[in-house]
Amino acid sequence: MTLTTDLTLGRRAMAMIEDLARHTDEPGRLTRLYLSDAHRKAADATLQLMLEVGLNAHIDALGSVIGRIEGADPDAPALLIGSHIDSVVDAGRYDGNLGVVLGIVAVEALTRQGIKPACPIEIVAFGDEENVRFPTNLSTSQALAGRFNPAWLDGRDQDGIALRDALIRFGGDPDGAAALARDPARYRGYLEVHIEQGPLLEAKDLPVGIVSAINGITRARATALGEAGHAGTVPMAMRRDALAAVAEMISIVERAGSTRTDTVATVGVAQVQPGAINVIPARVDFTLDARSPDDAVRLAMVEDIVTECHAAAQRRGVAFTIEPFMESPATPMDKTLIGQLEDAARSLGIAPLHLSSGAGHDAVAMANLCPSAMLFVRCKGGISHNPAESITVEDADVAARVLIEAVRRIAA
Ligand code: HGY
Ligand code: MN
Ligand code: MN
Repeated sequence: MTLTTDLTLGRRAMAMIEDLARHTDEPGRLTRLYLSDAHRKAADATLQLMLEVGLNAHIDALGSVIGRIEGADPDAPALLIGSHIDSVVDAGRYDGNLGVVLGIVAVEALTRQGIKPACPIEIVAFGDEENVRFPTNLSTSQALAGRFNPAWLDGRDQDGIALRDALIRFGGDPDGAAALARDPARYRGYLEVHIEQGPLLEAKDLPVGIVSAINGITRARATALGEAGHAGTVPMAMRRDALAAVAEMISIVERAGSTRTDTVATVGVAQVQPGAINVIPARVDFTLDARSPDDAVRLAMVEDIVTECHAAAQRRGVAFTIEPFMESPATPMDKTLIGQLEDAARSLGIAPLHLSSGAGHDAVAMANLCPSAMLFVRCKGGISHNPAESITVEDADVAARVLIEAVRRIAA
């Protein structure tokens, strides 16, 4: 079901999405990692968009772009609206970016209608939601929630560059992170509009849905250390083949993630050394991403994976280490904000469907600062983290109008 209007808001949002999609670190595909040149260009472009619609905007010490418009009551606690502009590798253009541009479109629409929101509104474009480049956990949004971990500054990317140095090169300030913490009393809530990245809304023929809770995530880096050898001469029984060991470990991960319908576990990265066709692999560095809506289930699943991987390594005479670097708790969304999103959807004739989020979001961090809620937007085939990610201009328009209706209710 899509509600047709003149689609002005949807078209404006899609145009901004196209504008931002130009900024990539890899010509021919969209890759925009935290603090990269493309992130800097996208942050500058987002700053311009915010300034154009009359937001008082700046880029903060960690690279987040923040725009503020005062409300009728400047002392009233502000409403935050935002998402992220960093991406995964070979990404789609809507993940994160859509929530930022819809916040900007909503403020522009209110301003054009001469409507001064009852409370101040801040639009935020976070820069480190994907946590693909550095071993961090929602660092730029956690900073606003007063939970920035200084150890993140010493995390290194795969080229060995420390976050601290990348931040200075970006034009940020590693020493300015702590000062970004917001006073919870100054914020009434955080709203994030995001593509669903799943198939439910399409299956239900709904343009938008309301997030009930966000699944918890454990992420870890692991290493299997065997022994390089001649692929032609070392008998199979005498090998300490790191890649053969990791192949068994990947099956362990897949089996553990499959034990329940609501858990997932993924090995997304595996780097083999020395990586020659006739050399028995000596070392494999790989990653684990394990998720569940229930924290106890997630932690038990990770424990099983670790135990079984150690046993497999032992059998094969391979050394094995695994280090979790992210523990993100399952996060329920705020009931009051959910109700206001429901009322906003209903006011536009949309039946409000609740759905949980398998993907992580900055809303997990922002829930540490203030009540937080999310509106999901239907995406084609539920495809995401893939250049085929897409939404329709009609759904973008509906999402903008639901957001505006929700802002009017929450700001009042
Ligand atoms: O991985 C996630 O869930 C999100 O896309 N960062
Ligand atoms: Mn993502
Ligand atoms: Mn995202």
